[in-house]
Amino acid sequence: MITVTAMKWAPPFAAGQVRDHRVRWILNEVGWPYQVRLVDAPTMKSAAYSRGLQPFGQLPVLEEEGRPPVFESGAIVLDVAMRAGRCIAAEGTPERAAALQWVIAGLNSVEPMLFNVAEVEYFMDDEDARRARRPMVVGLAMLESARAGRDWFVGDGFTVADLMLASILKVADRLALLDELPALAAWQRTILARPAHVRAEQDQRADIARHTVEDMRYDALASEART
Ligand SMILES: N[C@@H](CCC(=O)N[C@@H](CS)C(=O)NCC(=O)O)C(=O)O
Repeated sequence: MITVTAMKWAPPFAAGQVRDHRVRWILNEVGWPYQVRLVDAPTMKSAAYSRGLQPFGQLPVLEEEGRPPVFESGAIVLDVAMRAGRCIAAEGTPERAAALQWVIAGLNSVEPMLFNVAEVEYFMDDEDARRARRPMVVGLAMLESARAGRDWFVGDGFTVADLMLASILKVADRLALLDELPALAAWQRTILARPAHVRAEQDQRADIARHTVEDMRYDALASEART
């Protein structure tokens, strides 16, 4: 049985966006059953967790009997898709290379910049810093032109490229950065309406809703830091 590590609780702005939703999503797409292991902060930050599961004390992690655990949401999505032979073209094809390219571009070039913008928007009052978000909006416009009006980023069907980019752009949507890019926003809505994603997000939200901030036991982390 596959086990996906997910957070017991997250603040409302993060519900539906915690990265385990990507793992739940690809598993739903390929139809592999899984169970979820909900963890709190002290568990995630424990030496046992970082030694055995995720060296940075984060999630998601995919555990499966008979295999070493896999961390990094992108690695897990790709590993599942390749092993299942679903949502990605065959090895050695140009479409496989293009899908890898878009997944890595999303994780390496788009997501970090979006998080920088989010930091500015949520935590900085400085007007100059806020204006610095402008190049990012242009970056997203390039993403839109790369899709060139097609339904999918790669080939003629849904792939991990669409999954990863639509997932990453959830932050852009939240920051209203897609308001000026209605075609990209409409594409994202279509991708996120896939039943496999809807179920993944609903399940994550339900797990979070069953818990409160107290369940994360951040206080235990704080007292450990003091000792
Ligand atoms: N690059 C990693 C990022 C993992 C990550 O930042 N996970 C967040 C949840 S979305 C986390 O574990 N945050 C808790 C923490 O850092 O303490 C991935 O894609 O899996």
